[in-house]
Amino acid sequence: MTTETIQITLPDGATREVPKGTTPAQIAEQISPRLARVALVARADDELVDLSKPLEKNAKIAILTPKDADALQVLRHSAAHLLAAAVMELYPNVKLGIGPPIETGFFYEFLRAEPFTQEELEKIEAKMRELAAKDIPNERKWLPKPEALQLYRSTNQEFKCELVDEKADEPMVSFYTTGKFIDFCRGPHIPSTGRIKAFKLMNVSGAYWKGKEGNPQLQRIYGACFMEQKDLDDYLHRLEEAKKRDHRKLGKELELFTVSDLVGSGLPLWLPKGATVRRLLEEYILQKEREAGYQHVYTPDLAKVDLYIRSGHWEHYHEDMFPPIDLKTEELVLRPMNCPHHILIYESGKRSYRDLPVRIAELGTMYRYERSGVLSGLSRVRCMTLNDAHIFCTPEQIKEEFAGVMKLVEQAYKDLGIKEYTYRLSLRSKGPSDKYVANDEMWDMAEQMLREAMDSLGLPYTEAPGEAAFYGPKLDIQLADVMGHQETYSTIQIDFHLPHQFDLSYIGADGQKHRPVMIHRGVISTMERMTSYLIELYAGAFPTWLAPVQAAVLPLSDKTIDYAKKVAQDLSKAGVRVHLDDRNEKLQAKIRDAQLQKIPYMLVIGGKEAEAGTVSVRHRSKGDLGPRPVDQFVADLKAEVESHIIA
Ligand code: TSB
Ligand code: ZN
Repeated sequence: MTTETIQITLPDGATREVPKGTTPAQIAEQISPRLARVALVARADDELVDLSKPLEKNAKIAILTPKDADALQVLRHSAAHLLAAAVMELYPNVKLGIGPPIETGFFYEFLRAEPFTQEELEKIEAKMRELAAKDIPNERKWLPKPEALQLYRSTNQEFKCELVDEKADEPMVSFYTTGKFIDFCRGPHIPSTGRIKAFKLMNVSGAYWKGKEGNPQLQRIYGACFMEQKDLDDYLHRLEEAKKRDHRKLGKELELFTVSDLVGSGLPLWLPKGATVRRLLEEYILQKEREAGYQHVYTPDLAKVDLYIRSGHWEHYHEDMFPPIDLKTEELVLRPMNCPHHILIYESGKRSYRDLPVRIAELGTMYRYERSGVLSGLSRVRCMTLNDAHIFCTPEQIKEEFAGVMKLVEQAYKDLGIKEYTYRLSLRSKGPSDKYVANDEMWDMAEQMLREAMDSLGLPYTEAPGEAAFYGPKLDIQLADVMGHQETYSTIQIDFHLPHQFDLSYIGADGQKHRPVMIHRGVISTMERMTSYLIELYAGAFPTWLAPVQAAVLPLSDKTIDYAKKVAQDLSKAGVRVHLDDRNEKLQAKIRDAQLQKIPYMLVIGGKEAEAGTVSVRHRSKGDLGPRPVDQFVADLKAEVESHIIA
């Protein structure tokens, strides 16, 4: 009897004939014993598979080692299983949820009446290390679906039952075992636990089963996990640094904003200093927009539900809106977006092609029912004010308008000191979805126009299916925080849908009615999100033009207090944001506090300064700059503010 063979193609293009049923592990061994030792998982064509999976047909095979990013995610997934195995040994009665790999490690969900304490996390981590050291194999098993359900029913694993019921789409169900531990899982996994070394359990947080409010709350144990200890150490170090910059922590320490249970989650209150930063951002962007030909308007924060039925928000964006206020005679709703109001402003007058583009702008406040689990400080809130505008133009004008918005974004980022950002083309998801207006032709056209606009500027971008607005594709500008977590800030969106819904028109050169196109755009995002970013970017030490207090006047003693008061008054009159520290404290203490508040300039005032009519200038990072006449200090500071110097 001859054995059947299959042909495998290696990444370098070399091909081999091997008996059907050969495993990637055997192939690795044939290539080199060293490769076999470091191998973690394999890729067969485009699918990740276990090293122990018998290959049944011709395929392109790659053996993945610690160098491959995909191998790291598989290792993290196996670490999640290791966590569950350890927890099941220590607490056999917990119920299991899901346990996937995530960006920096893994988590696993457990239902248990008592919360896991820090000491318990340490115990669990020690158990994980014990199981890792035993180098227990991760083995794949198949069970018929009824048996799989029976297995979980008999052990009271109701969440797992639910998963098997919905997810197992074939008669045989895939499981993995790690010693005594068994888990419903598609895999793949690394061959055994011994390779999981660089990990650390980080924290526990509550999560509703399947993320749905109202479902039972499970405890998610999070772990960090990397290939090498050095990568884990780097990550933990970055995390420490990030914690110091966390805008929620600094927001409190620097008295920028506060939150209150009585007001509610996602509804921060801006304290005077934070409000100053926000006001400066607002004034800055309004000025830039006026220069760029925008017209500013004011519109109400709520409207009849009918408006959003007409716009399509009700159909496609309903879940992100707060429920309507029923007044019996009418139903009002807090607006989730400003577009419909601006559309009605466009519609309020007759428009001719000569008026176009019409650029209607507003610092528009809007309300979104973000789920409580995703809310965070100022960066994701439920009430937010967007630097919003809607440009109504002809299709031919799109490219130029797009470029104009991009120029505004670049200028604003330069003045704010934002250097690192990427462009993301946010498209609708493939396949039918009620998240998006159904009109293929419209989507194709809008997408093509966005691509052309980007290409004509020569800007590189990545693509993100599923991230479009319901009415059209977006060009989003993504900023990453200290931990590398990305969010959308600026956005430019092309929309054919809303002009159609509201039957918008302008009179063309031919005397006929034509339909304008809408560009939705936000240059500096919401005041909330941008402020959160800037707090973290500068670790609270805002550049002078944005600093809530620009100069602290520090009298050396009571003797110079009158002169110090006069200096503070003069500065304030000249438009400098100043704080007079007239406490009965030593100069060292006053300097320390001004440093802690990250005030750019400290003006020390002793007898010599009072006599000479000067101030001794100290900068928060450059140190002592020597004495200067007050007028000179004001002139220098104004120059620094006007040119938006980042120091
Ligand atoms: C640009 N109609 C458009 C507008 O004309 C619109 O609302 N687009 S959006 O939905 O993408 O939101 C605009 C920006 O608001 C986003 O790019 C993001 O930077 C910011 N944003 C969105 N949701 C939140 C939130 N929950 N908290 C803080 N900022 C948010
Ligand atoms: Zn809009």
